[in-house]
Amino acid sequence: MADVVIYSSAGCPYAHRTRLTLLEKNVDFTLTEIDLDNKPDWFTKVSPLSKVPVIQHGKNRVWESTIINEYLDEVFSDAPLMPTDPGERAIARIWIDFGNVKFVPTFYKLLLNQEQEKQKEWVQQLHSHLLFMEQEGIGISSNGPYWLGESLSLIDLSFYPWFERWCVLEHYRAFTLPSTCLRLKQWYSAMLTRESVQSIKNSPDFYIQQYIKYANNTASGITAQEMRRM
Ligand SMILES: N[C@@H](CCC(=O)N[C@@H](CS)C(=O)NCC(=O)O)C(=O)O
Repeated sequence: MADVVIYSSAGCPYAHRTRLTLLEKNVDFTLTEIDLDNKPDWFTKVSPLSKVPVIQHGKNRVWESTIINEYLDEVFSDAPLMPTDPGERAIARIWIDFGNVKFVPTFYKLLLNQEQEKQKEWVQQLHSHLLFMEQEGIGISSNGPYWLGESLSLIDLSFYPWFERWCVLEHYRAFTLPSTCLRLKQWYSAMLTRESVQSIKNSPDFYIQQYIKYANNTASGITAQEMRRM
Protein backbone atom coordinates (compact mmCIF):
# COMPACT_ATOMS: atom_id res chain seq x y z
CA MET A 1 0.00 0.00 0.00
CA ALA A 2 1.39 3.38 -0.99
CA ASP A 3 1.91 6.11 1.62
CA VAL A 4 -0.81 8.32 0.20
CA VAL A 5 -4.06 7.74 -1.65
CA ILE A 6 -5.20 10.63 -3.81
CA TYR A 7 -8.71 10.99 -5.22
CA SER A 8 -8.24 12.91 -8.40
CA SER A 9 -9.68 13.70 -11.81
CA ALA A 10 -7.53 14.01 -14.92
CA GLY A 11 -8.85 17.40 -16.05
CA CYS A 12 -8.95 19.01 -12.62
CA PRO A 13 -6.39 21.81 -12.12
CA TYR A 14 -6.65 21.64 -8.33
CA ALA A 15 -5.86 17.91 -8.35
CA HIS A 16 -3.11 18.70 -10.86
CA ARG A 17 -1.43 20.90 -8.21
CA THR A 18 -1.39 18.07 -5.74
CA ARG A 19 -0.28 15.41 -8.21
CA LEU A 20 2.66 17.64 -9.13
CA THR A 21 3.50 18.08 -5.45
CA LEU A 22 3.47 14.31 -4.88
CA LEU A 23 5.71 13.79 -7.92
CA GLU A 24 8.13 16.57 -7.00
CA LYS A 25 8.45 15.20 -3.50
CA ASN A 26 8.81 11.66 -4.77
CA VAL A 27 6.04 10.38 -2.51
CA ASP A 28 4.70 6.93 -3.22
CA PHE A 29 0.98 7.29 -3.97
CA THR A 30 -2.04 5.48 -5.34
CA LEU A 31 -4.38 7.47 -7.53
CA THR A 32 -8.11 6.83 -7.61
CA GLU A 33 -9.66 8.52 -10.62
CA ILE A 34 -13.10 10.05 -10.01
CA ASP A 35 -15.50 10.65 -12.87
CA LEU A 36 -16.91 14.01 -11.78
CA ASP A 37 -19.90 13.69 -14.16
CA ASN A 38 -20.79 10.40 -12.57
CA LYS A 39 -19.49 10.39 -9.00
CA PRO A 40 -19.61 7.05 -7.22
CA ASP A 41 -22.01 6.89 -4.23
CA TRP A 42 -19.16 6.39 -1.78
CA PHE A 43 -17.41 9.56 -2.89
CA THR A 44 -19.20 11.92 -0.45
CA LYS A 45 -17.95 9.75 2.41
CA VAL A 46 -14.39 10.35 1.20
CA SER A 47 -14.79 13.98 0.13
CA PRO A 48 -16.94 16.13 2.43
CA LEU A 49 -17.40 18.82 -0.26
CA SER A 50 -17.77 16.21 -3.03
CA LYS A 51 -14.70 17.58 -4.80
CA VAL A 52 -11.25 16.40 -5.83
CA PRO A 53 -8.51 16.42 -4.73
CA VAL A 54 -8.66 14.64 -1.39
CA ILE A 55 -5.85 12.60 0.09
CA GLN A 56 -5.85 9.88 2.69
CA HIS A 57 -2.58 9.44 4.55
CA GLY A 58 -2.78 7.00 7.45
CA LYS A 59 -5.48 8.36 9.75
CA ASN A 60 -5.37 11.80 8.11
CA ARG A 61 -7.81 12.76 5.42
CA VAL A 62 -7.02 16.16 3.92
CA TRP A 63 -8.82 18.19 1.26
CA GLU A 64 -8.38 21.63 -0.36
CA SER A 65 -5.45 21.45 -2.77
CA THR A 66 -3.32 24.18 -1.23
CA ILE A 67 -3.82 22.80 2.29
CA ILE A 68 -3.00 19.30 1.04
CA ASN A 69 0.17 20.60 -0.57
CA GLU A 70 1.37 22.26 2.64
CA TYR A 71 0.46 19.11 4.57
CA LEU A 72 2.51 16.96 2.17
CA ASP A 73 5.41 19.40 2.39
CA GLU A 74 5.40 19.20 6.18
CA VAL A 75 5.00 15.43 6.45
CA PHE A 76 7.45 14.52 3.70
CA SER A 77 10.05 17.05 4.67
CA ASP A 78 12.76 16.06 2.16
CA ALA A 79 13.00 18.38 -0.85
CA PRO A 80 10.97 21.15 0.84
CA LEU A 81 8.70 23.22 -1.37
CA MET A 82 8.09 25.99 1.16
CA PRO A 83 10.90 28.41 2.12
CA THR A 84 12.26 28.19 5.67
CA ASP A 85 12.46 31.95 6.28
CA PRO A 86 9.17 33.20 7.84
CA GLY A 87 9.10 36.29 5.61
CA GLU A 88 9.45 34.18 2.49
CA ARG A 89 6.87 31.71 3.78
CA ALA A 90 4.48 34.62 4.17
CA ILE A 91 5.20 35.70 0.58
CA ALA A 92 4.52 32.17 -0.62
CA ARG A 93 1.17 32.09 1.21
CA ILE A 94 0.22 35.55 -0.09
CA TRP A 95 0.65 34.46 -3.71
CA ILE A 96 -0.98 31.08 -3.25
CA ASP A 97 -3.94 32.89 -1.70
CA PHE A 98 -3.97 35.42 -4.55
CA GLY A 99 -4.17 32.50 -6.96
CA ASN A 100 -7.12 30.97 -5.13
CA VAL A 101 -9.05 34.13 -4.39
CA LYS A 102 -8.39 36.39 -7.40
CA PHE A 103 -6.68 34.71 -10.32
CA VAL A 104 -8.46 31.35 -10.56
CA PRO A 105 -12.05 32.66 -10.15
CA THR A 106 -11.39 35.25 -12.87
CA PHE A 107 -10.19 32.51 -15.22
CA TYR A 108 -13.52 30.69 -14.74
CA LYS A 109 -15.68 33.83 -14.86
CA LEU A 110 -14.20 34.71 -18.23
CA LEU A 111 -15.06 31.26 -19.54
CA LEU A 112 -18.54 31.01 -18.08
CA ASN A 113 -19.75 34.42 -19.09
CA GLN A 114 -21.58 34.52 -22.42
CA GLU A 115 -22.12 38.27 -22.87
CA GLN A 116 -19.44 40.04 -24.88
CA GLU A 117 -19.42 43.14 -22.69
CA LYS A 118 -18.99 41.05 -19.55
CA GLN A 119 -16.29 39.00 -21.22
CA LYS A 120 -14.40 42.21 -21.96
CA GLU A 121 -14.59 43.14 -18.29
CA TRP A 122 -13.26 39.74 -17.21
CA VAL A 123 -10.48 39.98 -19.81
CA GLN A 124 -9.48 43.31 -18.28
CA GLN A 125 -9.64 41.85 -14.81
CA LEU A 126 -7.51 38.84 -15.74
CA HIS A 127 -5.09 41.10 -17.57
CA SER A 128 -4.66 43.25 -14.48
CA HIS A 129 -4.13 40.17 -12.28
CA LEU A 130 -1.42 38.97 -14.67
CA LEU A 131 0.32 42.35 -14.61
CA PHE A 132 0.13 42.42 -10.83
CA MET A 133 1.67 38.94 -10.67
CA GLU A 134 4.35 39.97 -13.16
CA GLN A 135 5.24 43.31 -11.55
CA GLU A 136 4.53 42.85 -7.85
CA GLY A 137 5.03 39.10 -7.64
CA ILE A 138 7.39 37.04 -9.71
CA GLY A 139 9.11 40.15 -11.11
CA ILE A 140 10.36 41.32 -7.71
CA SER A 141 10.61 38.02 -5.85
CA SER A 142 13.55 36.74 -7.84
CA ASN A 143 15.47 36.78 -11.11
CA GLY A 144 14.07 33.36 -11.86
CA PRO A 145 13.64 30.89 -13.16
CA TYR A 146 10.98 30.11 -10.52
CA TRP A 147 8.81 32.43 -8.46
CA LEU A 148 11.22 32.42 -5.51
CA GLY A 149 14.43 31.94 -7.49
CA GLU A 150 16.47 28.84 -8.18
CA SER A 151 14.22 26.47 -6.23
CA LEU A 152 10.75 25.38 -7.17
CA SER A 153 8.12 26.17 -4.53
CA LEU A 154 4.45 25.58 -3.86
CA ILE A 155 3.71 28.96 -5.50
CA ASP A 156 4.89 27.57 -8.84
CA LEU A 157 2.87 24.38 -8.44
CA SER A 158 -0.24 26.30 -7.38
CA PHE A 159 -0.31 28.49 -10.50
CA TYR A 160 1.03 26.09 -13.11
CA PRO A 161 -2.14 24.06 -13.89
CA TRP A 162 -4.02 27.17 -15.12
CA PHE A 163 -1.16 28.07 -17.42
CA GLU A 164 -1.19 24.58 -18.93
CA ARG A 165 -4.90 25.27 -19.59
CA TRP A 166 -4.31 28.70 -21.16
CA CYS A 167 -5.07 27.13 -24.55
CA VAL A 168 -8.70 27.05 -23.38
CA LEU A 169 -8.83 30.84 -22.99
CA GLU A 170 -7.04 31.24 -26.32
CA HIS A 171 -9.46 28.91 -28.06
CA TYR A 172 -12.77 30.09 -26.58
CA ARG A 173 -12.01 33.72 -25.70
CA ALA A 174 -9.02 34.62 -27.93
CA PHE A 175 -7.10 35.68 -24.83
CA THR A 176 -3.37 35.11 -25.09
CA LEU A 177 -0.83 35.90 -22.40
CA PRO A 178 0.05 39.62 -22.68
CA SER A 179 3.45 40.24 -24.31
CA THR A 180 4.42 42.37 -21.28
CA CYS A 181 4.37 39.30 -19.04
CA LEU A 182 7.95 38.38 -19.89
CA ARG A 183 8.87 36.88 -16.53
CA LEU A 184 5.70 34.79 -16.46
CA LYS A 185 6.52 33.48 -19.94
CA GLN A 186 10.07 32.58 -18.89
CA TRP A 187 8.68 30.96 -15.76
CA TYR A 188 6.25 28.88 -17.83
CA SER A 189 9.10 27.70 -20.07
CA ALA A 190 11.08 26.70 -16.96
CA MET A 191 8.08 24.79 -15.61
CA LEU A 192 7.85 22.86 -18.87
CA THR A 193 11.35 21.48 -18.31
CA ARG A 194 10.30 19.72 -15.07
CA GLU A 195 9.97 15.96 -15.28
CA SER A 196 6.90 16.08 -13.03
CA VAL A 197 5.15 18.50 -15.37
CA GLN A 198 6.00 16.52 -18.50
CA SER A 199 4.96 13.21 -16.99
CA ILE A 200 1.31 14.24 -16.50
CA LYS A 201 0.90 16.94 -19.12
CA ASN A 202 -2.24 16.89 -21.29
CA SER A 203 -2.66 18.19 -24.82
CA PRO A 204 -4.50 21.42 -25.74
CA ASP A 205 -7.20 19.30 -27.46
CA PHE A 206 -7.84 17.45 -24.22
CA TYR A 207 -8.44 20.71 -22.33
CA ILE A 208 -10.45 22.34 -25.11
CA GLN A 209 -12.75 19.33 -24.97
CA GLN A 210 -12.83 19.29 -21.15
CA TYR A 211 -13.88 22.93 -20.89
CA ILE A 212 -16.61 23.04 -23.55
CA LYS A 213 -19.32 23.15 -20.90
CA TYR A 214 -17.63 25.99 -19.08
CA ALA A 215 -17.22 27.92 -22.32
CA ASN A 216 -20.91 27.55 -23.24
CA ASN A 217 -22.05 27.88 -19.63
CA THR A 218 -23.77 24.51 -19.39
CA ALA A 219 -21.41 23.04 -16.78
CA SER A 220 -23.56 21.81 -13.91
CA GLY A 221 -20.97 20.65 -11.36
CA ILE A 222 -20.56 22.17 -7.91
CA THR A 223 -17.47 24.15 -8.89
CA ALA A 224 -19.14 25.80 -11.90
CA GLN A 225 -22.13 26.71 -9.75
CA GLU A 226 -19.89 28.23 -7.11
CA MET A 227 -17.92 30.19 -9.69
CA ARG A 228 -21.14 31.62 -11.17
CA ARG A 229 -22.14 32.90 -7.74
CA MET A 230 -18.78 34.59 -7.08
N1 LIG B 1 -10.88 24.69 -3.43
C1 LIG B 1 -10.79 23.33 -3.88
C2 LIG B 1 -11.43 23.25 -5.27
C3 LIG B 1 -11.51 21.82 -5.80
C4 LIG B 1 -12.47 21.73 -6.98
O1 LIG B 1 -13.25 22.64 -7.26
N2 LIG B 1 -12.41 20.58 -7.69
C5 LIG B 1 -13.36 20.35 -8.74
C6 LIG B 1 -12.78 19.71 -9.96
S1 LIG B 1 -11.61 20.75 -10.78
C7 LIG B 1 -14.42 19.39 -8.24
O2 LIG B 1 -14.12 18.33 -7.73
N3 LIG B 1 -15.67 19.76 -8.43
C8 LIG B 1 -16.80 18.92 -8.11
C9 LIG B 1 -17.97 19.29 -8.94
O3 LIG B 1 -17.85 20.23 -9.74
O4 LIG B 1 -19.00 18.65 -8.79
C10 LIG B 1 -9.35 22.88 -3.90
O5 LIG B 1 -8.46 23.75 -3.97
O6 LIG B 1 -9.07 21.67 -3.79
